[in-house]
Amino acid sequence: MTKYDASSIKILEGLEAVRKRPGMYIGSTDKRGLHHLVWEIVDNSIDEIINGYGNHIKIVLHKDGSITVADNGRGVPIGMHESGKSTPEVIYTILHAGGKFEEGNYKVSGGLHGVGGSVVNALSTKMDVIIYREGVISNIRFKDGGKVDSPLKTIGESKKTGTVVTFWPDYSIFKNCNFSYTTICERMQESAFLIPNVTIEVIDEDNKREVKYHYEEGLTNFIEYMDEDKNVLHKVLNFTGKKNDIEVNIAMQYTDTYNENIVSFVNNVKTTDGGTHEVGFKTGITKAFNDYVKMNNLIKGKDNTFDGSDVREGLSAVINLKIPENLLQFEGQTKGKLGTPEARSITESVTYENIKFFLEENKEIALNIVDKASKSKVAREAARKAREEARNGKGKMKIEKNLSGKLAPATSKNAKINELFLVEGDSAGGSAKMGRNRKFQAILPLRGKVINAEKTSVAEILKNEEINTIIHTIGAGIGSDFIAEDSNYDKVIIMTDADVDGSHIQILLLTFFYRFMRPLIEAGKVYVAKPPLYKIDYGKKHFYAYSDDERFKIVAENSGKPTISRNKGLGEMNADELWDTTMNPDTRTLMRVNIYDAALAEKRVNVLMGDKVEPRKEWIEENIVFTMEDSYRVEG
Ligand code: 1YM
Repeated sequence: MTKYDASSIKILEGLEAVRKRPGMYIGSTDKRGLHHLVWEIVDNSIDEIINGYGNHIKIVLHKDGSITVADNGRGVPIGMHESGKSTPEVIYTILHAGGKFEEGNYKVSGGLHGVGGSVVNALSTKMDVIIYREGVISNIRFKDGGKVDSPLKTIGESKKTGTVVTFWPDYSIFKNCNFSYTTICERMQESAFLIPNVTIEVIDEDNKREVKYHYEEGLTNFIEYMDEDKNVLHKVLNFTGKKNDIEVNIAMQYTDTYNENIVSFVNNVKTTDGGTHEVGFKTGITKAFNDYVKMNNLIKGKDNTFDGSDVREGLSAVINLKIPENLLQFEGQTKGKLGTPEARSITESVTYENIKFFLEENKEIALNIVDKASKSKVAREAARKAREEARNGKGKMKIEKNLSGKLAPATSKNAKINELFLVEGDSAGGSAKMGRNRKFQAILPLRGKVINAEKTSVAEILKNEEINTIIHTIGAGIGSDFIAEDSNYDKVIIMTDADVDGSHIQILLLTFFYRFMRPLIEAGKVYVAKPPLYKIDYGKKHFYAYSDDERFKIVAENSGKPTISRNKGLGEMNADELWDTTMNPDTRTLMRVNIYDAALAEKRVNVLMGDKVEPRKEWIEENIVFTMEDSYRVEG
């Protein structure tokens, strides 16, 4: 009796710990953390399916903010655990109740290794588990962060098998968050690509929409999806290999674009920061192409080898490795980088052999890709020259020479604090120059529209004056030569009007940074300034509102009749106003641009900025909710 009490106290302490420090278990309590709960439950279904049981997952977003995940696997075991509790009670109330994976099984869940059920329970106000197994339907219910509300009991009979988990996230922990249908769909589609023949359904009850993902050809379908809006140079190449219990599966395809798009997974978990498998893949391709051009005497001259980046221009690739538990090693802060050394050599040799064979068998395609890589090599050399020109021997900038007097530089040369404002138009540029703190703020006015980097090669990009000025001002190179640490600025801030033209310039600049200075975004140095939308005057007192919500709030909190004017453009604010509302570090709002998910961003930039009009129209119609004239919201 005392023993039982003692252990149940420990359990409560365990789940209490999760509620005290949710971040430790799910990363954060924002939208990301909220979705983490779903991934934890879904990962259990995916584990079950990749181990050979079941083929169907269904996710339902309910109107009351709860969510249901169901699968048709074996069902969570319903027997008694040695502790005297039912197995489901143990699984959902004891932290780190792992050990469900027998040897030889691959496990999928990246973070919590299939033990997430209890964490989800701890962070929910209610959880309801229904299990179909051994001819019966069993049910257990929890409340208030993991307390048993109703212990496991049989509620019916059924020949079906499977598990259905519904949980109500504790929205006092996940403040101002809600589930995003788009985010869930995107992740589930990715899982469906990785597990051929599984069916994953997502249903949004509130908005009456639903989708079903089912792919029979796995990674081949993944690449087809990635490249659906691009012109491709050949059919998807899909190959596999196995050595020492490590299985490699890779699908790849060259397109006529200028960017590389490589996504990698280990045991179906995305390795956001790459690792040994990606390194092996890249080395394998470079070697295969360099051997091929050497054998066929295709590039003449002294420097007749390609750099890795040359042979990856326009390449889309998905890498998925299956690695048994005992060989798994992850590195980096977020554990998103594969460390397993064996993964490198096997991926390299499988890639090398298969690409070598492909090139030998497909001469015309091979020559096409080689031609593309050669052009990249030329452009790369031109880019390097441009970069070298941008600095003198000691690595200091000689900005003046290249800037035709447009830049108003900061007086300090401290790259750790300096800010560069890219400002739309000369008149706003003028106000910004007057209003700024010249010590650390530099202003670069941009004239007219920026070139669309999605539709342009490096060589052409370098001919564009506007872009050239930006490259020289930032002074850290471009493309594969770009080194974020060399940036002359700690913050590069895009400052445009809050209207359609302003948004367009913003997107064009972001596309440019995404394509040609991606490390600058990754280093968190790219920002978008947020000028106010409205000026609200009560006689002598005035306010600025940065959103419609804020406008309503200000009006509600003040008495009297306000004069509300919509801010037409940055150019119409005087220098002081611009400083107060948009530039002063103490009062301004900046949005930091980040790359949550490179592959997704890539796809979006491609869809939104690429050649084809239809996919862009579709995406905009599906994803942008127009609320007012020209303020918009993007989901996910
Ligand atoms: C909607 C969530 O959790 N499905 C699920 C979980 C398990 C099993 C099957 C399962 C696993 C095993 C044996 C095994 C889990 N089992 C456990 C534990 N869907 C969902 N489907 N029988 C059934 O791995 O040996 C934890 S999760 F620990 F009991 F084995």
